[in-house]
Amino acid sequence: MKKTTKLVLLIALLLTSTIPGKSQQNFTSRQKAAQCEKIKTACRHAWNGYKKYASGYDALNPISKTGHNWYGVSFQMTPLDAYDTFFLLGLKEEAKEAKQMVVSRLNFDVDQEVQLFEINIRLMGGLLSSFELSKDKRLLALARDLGARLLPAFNSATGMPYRYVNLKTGKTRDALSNPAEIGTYLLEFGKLTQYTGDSTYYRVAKKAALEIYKRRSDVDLVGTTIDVSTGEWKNTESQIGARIDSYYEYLYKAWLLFGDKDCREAWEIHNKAIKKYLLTEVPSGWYFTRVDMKSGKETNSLYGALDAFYAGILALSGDTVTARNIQKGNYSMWTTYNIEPEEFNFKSGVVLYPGYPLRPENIESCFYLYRKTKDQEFLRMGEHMINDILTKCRTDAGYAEVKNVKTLELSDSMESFFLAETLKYAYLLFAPETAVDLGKVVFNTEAHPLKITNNE
Ligand code: DMJ
Repeated sequence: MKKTTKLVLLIALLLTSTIPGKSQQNFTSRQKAAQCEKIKTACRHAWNGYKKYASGYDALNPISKTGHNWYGVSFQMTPLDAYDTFFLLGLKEEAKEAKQMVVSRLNFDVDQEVQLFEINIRLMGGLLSSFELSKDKRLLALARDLGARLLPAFNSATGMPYRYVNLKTGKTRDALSNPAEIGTYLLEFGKLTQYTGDSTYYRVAKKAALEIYKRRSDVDLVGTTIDVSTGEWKNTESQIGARIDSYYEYLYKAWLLFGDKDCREAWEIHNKAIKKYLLTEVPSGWYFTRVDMKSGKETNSLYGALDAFYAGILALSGDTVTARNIQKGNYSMWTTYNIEPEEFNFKSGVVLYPGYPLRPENIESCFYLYRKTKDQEFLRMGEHMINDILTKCRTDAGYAEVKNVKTLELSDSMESFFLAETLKYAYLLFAPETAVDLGKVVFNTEAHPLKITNNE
């Protein structure tokens, strides 16, 4: 090859590698609006399936076209979780229908044991945000009633709540709990204190969270299982995913929502330790590994769909550098099979739990990162993930969980957090910022927006 030809080729190569390709172009307002429309259509599809086949039940079975309840009675989980999504997306008819189902059917005066954590994040969070958005006092009345029925759960020797409580009798069960199920009440119970004037709610929620904090190790980490009647750790593995995740999330968000300095301090101390002992760099991105809470030594290089939320909370707290690198790992976890597994080993690549139950965390982190950096990369990631979900999980009646991300076999369930969180964050990623002002609301862990009314 002649020297000049070589030079021309080299220049052409350099130019093509620096000019952004079509996929690298910025999203126009029209493209963003089209993404929002796509999500609205998906919401309508999921809601129509629920109404047609599962109305009255907690959740839809989108393959068998039936419904199921969590307990002996229905707590209207799907309409209550979905209401504020419909409200924010401007789906007025759907919002009206969902609210009507809640106010006409929801009743907590039942002899039924419930799991405190799930009832709080989905129902209490849903009732409080629905009340704040709609101003319908019937929703606040339901929240107050539920709050009073949940309080007996905190009557343990340590003040950390039992996992289950009977809504009628107040009988509690199961002392073997974990930081997430102990420390995820600050936002909802703080709001209850604001609306009822009863300081008990925030007091018990804060005591429970700080009882965990008090029992952190010398290297400022917490474990996965603790006995609430003795305060003794039963599993000392420290990680940021299932059974711990929202404990950290609520420490930071209690600062955002209520200006609570004790919670901010606890968050900062934990976050520093998490970054020191758990953060691990591998070529596909940064991940949080699992370590022993006392020694900080690695126990298992497991990561999964739930862990992906931490990039979002870091972005929200202003650490976009770490958040960006973790999101690189999150996206790699997604794109390996073009739907993320529940758990895999980020060092060996081996998938340990291959299901995908329609979780939001990866898209949630894109949303916070995009809001904080305005980097189009996060829109592109979000678009890819949303397309995968809307095509691979779609059934005639709604959207179904994936049983195995390698085979794409589906399983017969559509969790209420799909409408509460996954589709909400997907929409907000592309919607104008005015749809939700992050200076004015804080999302609870089920993506229910709560208004900041008392910040410093
Ligand atoms: C939701 O119920 C909440 O986000 C919770 O904190 C974790 N699990 C699901 C979503 O994956």
